[in-house]
Amino acid sequence: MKVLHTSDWHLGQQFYEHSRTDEQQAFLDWLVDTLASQNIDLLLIAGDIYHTATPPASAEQQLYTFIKQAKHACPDLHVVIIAGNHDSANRIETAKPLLQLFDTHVVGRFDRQAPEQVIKTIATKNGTAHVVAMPFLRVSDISMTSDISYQSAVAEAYNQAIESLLANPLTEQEPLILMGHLHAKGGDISSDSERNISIGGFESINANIFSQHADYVALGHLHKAQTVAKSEHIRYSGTPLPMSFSERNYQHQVLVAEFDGKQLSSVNPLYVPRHQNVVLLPERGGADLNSLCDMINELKFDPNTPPSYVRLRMKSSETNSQFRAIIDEALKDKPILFCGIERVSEQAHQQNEVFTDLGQVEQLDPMTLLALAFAQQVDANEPVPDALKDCLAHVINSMDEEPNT
Ligand SMILES: [Mn+2]
Repeated sequence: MKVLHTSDWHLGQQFYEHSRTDEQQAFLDWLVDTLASQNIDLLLIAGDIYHTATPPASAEQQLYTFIKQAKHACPDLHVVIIAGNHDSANRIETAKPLLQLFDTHVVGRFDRQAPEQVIKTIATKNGTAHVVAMPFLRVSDISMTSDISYQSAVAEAYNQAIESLLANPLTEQEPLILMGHLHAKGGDISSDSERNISIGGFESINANIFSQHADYVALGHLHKAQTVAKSEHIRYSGTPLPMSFSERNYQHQVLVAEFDGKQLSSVNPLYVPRHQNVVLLPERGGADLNSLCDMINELKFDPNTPPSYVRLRMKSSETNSQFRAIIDEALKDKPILFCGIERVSEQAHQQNEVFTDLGQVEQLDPMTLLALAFAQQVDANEPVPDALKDCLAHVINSMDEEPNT
């Protein structure tokens, strides 16, 4: 059985106010071709289909058209979609009755009174898979109280769902696949050297909540593909499109997981072709106005490719107050989607690339992060003021006073 795992499409998202509809469509067209050429049996979309809870009608139409085309190209394909934190749990379920006709299952919400609702038993032509299609868990969906942490309540939700599934023992031939839209991390949660970083207001979740019974865990939420807790079978596929300039040199991908009966035999990335170039000028540090204009004029454009996203980094020492008009003149009549100008201080530029992935951030202590942020955004020549340090220390101490489970 072949499973394709993807997530974080963010349909309807604009990139610096530029519509991405064509770019998103190019990805969806590529995906339809890929599903067919790879003989995929099951497509898993692990949340953040849309960028907002109220996506534009064109984005919803894009999803439904994709499903129609995918089923046309691969009549035996099955699809499971879960809601992410960007999606509306209710809205994403509205088309559920119709999507079922296309072997497409959508799960927007987890109901702890009915945990079996997230279980999808998918009979493909190459075997049956049991999918725990757990959507993003909001505090209101789970049994979180002042005594029970978000982490424990999420673990309880997965337990409930897996127990209801295992009430009928699975055969040796049928893989158990978990889905989730959350920030998972490896290692032991009690390790005090690693602060529990909260992203989007929700603490990260230890990978040990995923049952030992899981043959594959298909995750969404983090934008770069990665394994979790050094486990080959617990994966983020990452987003298929660049979501920021920091992802410009990263190869976006989807994952193909192959099963031999219940056994996961391989997981391989398939790289998504870059439809539109993402260009940062200069690549490192900042440049003065004249150099920026030269760099813009030296850009080469292929007349057959769509316009490039271009963001400029200008030295903060540049004093020409007419810079905007001069840059606009340099950009004129070029196939460029302009994404703004960043002012870069000379001292800070060596540190621009510090955070290439989340793991590195987690290893830094908050005071070091404050010093880096201060140097980059406020003043690279002055130390962080004591008042600011005290303020952060106060916040950190008050966090430590809260009961920690
Ligand atoms: Mn997300």
